[in-house]
Amino acid sequence: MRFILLLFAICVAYAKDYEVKMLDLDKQGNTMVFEPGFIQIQPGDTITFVPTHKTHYVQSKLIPDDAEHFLSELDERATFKFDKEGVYIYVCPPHQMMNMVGIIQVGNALNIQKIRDSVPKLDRRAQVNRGRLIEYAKAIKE
Ligand SMILES: [Cu+2]
Repeated sequence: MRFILLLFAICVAYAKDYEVKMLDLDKQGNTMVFEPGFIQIQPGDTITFVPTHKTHYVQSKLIPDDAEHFLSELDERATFKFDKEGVYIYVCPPHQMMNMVGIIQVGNALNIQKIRDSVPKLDRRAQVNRGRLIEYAKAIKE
């Protein structure tokens, strides 16, 4: 019992929360953008999406087979926990045409083949900021 409590304490201590900002404009001059656009975390970690600017929210688009989709509300701060390993692609629905997208890698990229197949198709749907998702995908560690 004591061991289990200790293990629990260690897990809680090591689970981290990361912030992703939703921006109209970042310091590099990118419009309608998540910052950071690519992030790698470990299973059990959480990500908080911060509505730094208005009119944004997040919706998962591609996720590992055994994972759960996530969706936040417009202009609301939202925290999601990621337990399943793999690569997640999400969008800001109002600005998907402007390639307001992001990638989360949780642990190992178990679903990498599906992601590699889908990234060019998803990127092509954008009218503005085309190529952004392809750039983010280069950061995925296999
Ligand atoms: Cu947006």
